[in-house]
Amino acid sequence: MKPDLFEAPDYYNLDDLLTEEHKLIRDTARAWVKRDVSPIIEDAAQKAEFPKSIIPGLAEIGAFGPYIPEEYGGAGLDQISYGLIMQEIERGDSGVRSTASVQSSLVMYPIWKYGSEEQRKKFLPKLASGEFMGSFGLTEPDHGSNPGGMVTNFKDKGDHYLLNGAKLWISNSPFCDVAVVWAKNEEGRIHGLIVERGMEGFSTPETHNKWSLRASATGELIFQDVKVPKENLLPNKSGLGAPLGCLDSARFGIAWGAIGAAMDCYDTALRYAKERIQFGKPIAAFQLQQKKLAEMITEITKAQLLALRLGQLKNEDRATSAQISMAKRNNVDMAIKIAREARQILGGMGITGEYSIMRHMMNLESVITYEGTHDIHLLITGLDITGENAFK
Ligand code: TGC
Ligand code: FAD
Repeated sequence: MKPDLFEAPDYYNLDDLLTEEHKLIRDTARAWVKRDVSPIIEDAAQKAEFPKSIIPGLAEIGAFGPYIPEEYGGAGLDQISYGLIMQEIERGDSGVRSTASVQSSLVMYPIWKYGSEEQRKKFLPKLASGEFMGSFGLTEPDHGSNPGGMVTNFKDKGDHYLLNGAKLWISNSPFCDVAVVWAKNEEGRIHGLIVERGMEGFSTPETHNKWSLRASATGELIFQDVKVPKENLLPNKSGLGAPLGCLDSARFGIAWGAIGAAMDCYDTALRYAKERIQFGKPIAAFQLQQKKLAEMITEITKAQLLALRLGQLKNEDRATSAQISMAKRNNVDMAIKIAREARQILGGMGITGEYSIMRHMMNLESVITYEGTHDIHLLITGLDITGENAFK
């Protein structure tokens, strides 16, 4: 892969709206990605391996639980800092951002928000340091967009719960130490359970042959009569709203992360267009290429503004789920379109691993599907503005 020469676009001087702390956090994450992710990520993606060597670095830049209070090992940062960290990581690779999103918003967040004090103290510091890695089991083979239909279930056996079922498409599952698993009790009410590696009947087979998110490990969570200690049930929230609340936090991070992938594609294409000579001129001098690049920077700037305003609302605890859906949907769609256009600017070189664009493009095919598909987020906006539910 070519050396990482990334320079971040900031067409509307949005840095002026960030604090010195935001910029320091962002620049630290950016430097880490350049130093520790860019040199290895193409190889990891080609080999379809999650590069475990970067786990300590992710913990050091505060990517595991950026907004989790420091007393539990988190970084105690605000939501804009969290967004900026996700942006920088996804600038490197969406799969690496996935690992950080799952750890922070889908594993640490529910333990922090819905867990007991004992659970917080037992799990959060180890998750923040990367000593423990987590996964989040909501999706099932027959229940993706409609998680409320899940069939994974647990029965009260007196001194423990007995868990049965299966989850599919689970990021980090093949190497996770703990999994936050959503399952129905005997009354059909959804609860979160912390399942730990080593519990008998719990297995995590890997899903192979992905053309997307190749540097992220994806797999199943299978439960065959798993005895889960009663103290591993998350006591403070139940119902579908509990896992959906975690998704709000992860979707917010993705709205920022997608900007990172788009910025990398734009920056790469702009540099290439200025250097590549055809018909005696840099291709950047042709109107058709300028149209692509001008539209890209316009869309990136709009997405940056959307994410920043959402971050302000989230800091004030005023961001609605529907607002988060709009930003996730818009920004991922923006990024995937930019990746496709940027790849064309590179011509044949765009399909090689010499450049990051094709990897981003393929990664974004997962990002536009997970955490609620493009369609589902549109329907969430539709419901919000009309009051009419078009899901069912
Ligand atoms: P519905 O009846 O609308 O809602 C059930 C209850 O949940 C509440 N609620 C929410 N609460 C918090 N945050 C949200 N975003 C919420 N949305 C709804 C709602 O108020 C209600 O509460 P209550 O108290 O009245 O019971 O539920 P529904 O069954 O009609 O479904 C709605 C729908 C389709 C929007 C929802 O199911 C959905 O979002 N589906 C998409 C599924 C999804 O996003 N799955 C993601 C799996 S995790 C993942 O992809 C990780 S990838 C990670 C990575 O690698 O980065
Ligand atoms: P389906 O729900 O079957 O949807 C198929 C198509 O139908 C989509 O186009 C969808 O938009 C459309 N559709 C569905 N319902 C409607 C409707 N009501 N109206 C109109 N159109 C509709 N899940 C986890 O729990 N944890 C994870 O860590 C995780 N990581 C993932 C990692 C990867 C790489 C991938 C690909 C997925 C991951 N997922 C994870 C699962 C992800 O959240 C689901 O794939 C996603 O929610 C969609 O579910 P599905 O794939 O079953 O598609």
